[in-house]
Amino acid sequence: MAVPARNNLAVNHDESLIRLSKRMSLALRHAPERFGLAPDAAGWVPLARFLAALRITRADLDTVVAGNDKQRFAVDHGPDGAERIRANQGHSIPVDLELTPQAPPARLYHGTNTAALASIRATGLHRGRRHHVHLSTDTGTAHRVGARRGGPVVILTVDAAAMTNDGHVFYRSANGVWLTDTVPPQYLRTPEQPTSQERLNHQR
Ligand code: HQG
Repeated sequence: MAVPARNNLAVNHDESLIRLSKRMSLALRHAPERFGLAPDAAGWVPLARFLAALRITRADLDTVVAGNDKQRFAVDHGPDGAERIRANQGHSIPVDLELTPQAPPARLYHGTNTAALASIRATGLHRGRRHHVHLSTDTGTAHRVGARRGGPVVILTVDAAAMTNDGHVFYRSANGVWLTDTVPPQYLRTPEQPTSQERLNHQR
């Protein structure tokens, strides 16, 4: 049966906004030079230049910024009064987001693929290409983060209270993601190893 045209349009609209959000993330976090952009030291780009570089309308940008499930982008007025945009977190280009250290909740969570578990157990959580390890305040969000690349997900509990006691520094991004440099393995609680029966079930 044919899907009503209105639904098709809605789906296409959502998909194109997700595609645009990804392109904006690429331009602001990872590869601004591909768009002819040069973010300032704190990651800001003049909004007018950003719209021109990505060839998008202000209305579409506003829809992505306002409707973004994770509030990935911030728009404000710079010191010169002109509007500007940056990503709230997740950069691989060198930016100083000027975050101030904050006391985290006692526990934080990190969702990842089970394939990474052995390595994480051995060496802890590393930031990879990004500036920080990203941690969530709830297991639902951690699960969504871990599920991004497909495959079975495992949720690790981070003893952020003990880390703070031991001098590790935490930051909170404008969109509520907790950030830290590294999580050594002694602060991670990982689920028990699966039993051999569970391993068998998984293979079926
Ligand atoms: C893993 C998205 C093996 C780590 C999300 C993760 C988040 C290790 C991957 C944000 C490891 C890095 C960040 C070790 C860490 N051995 N694997 N020792 N240490 N890893 O994408 O946390 O949608 O850089 O578990 O929602 O997945 O882009 O980090 O799987 O907030 O806004 O190495 O990105 O936000 O992957 O995601 P990522 P992440 P956006």
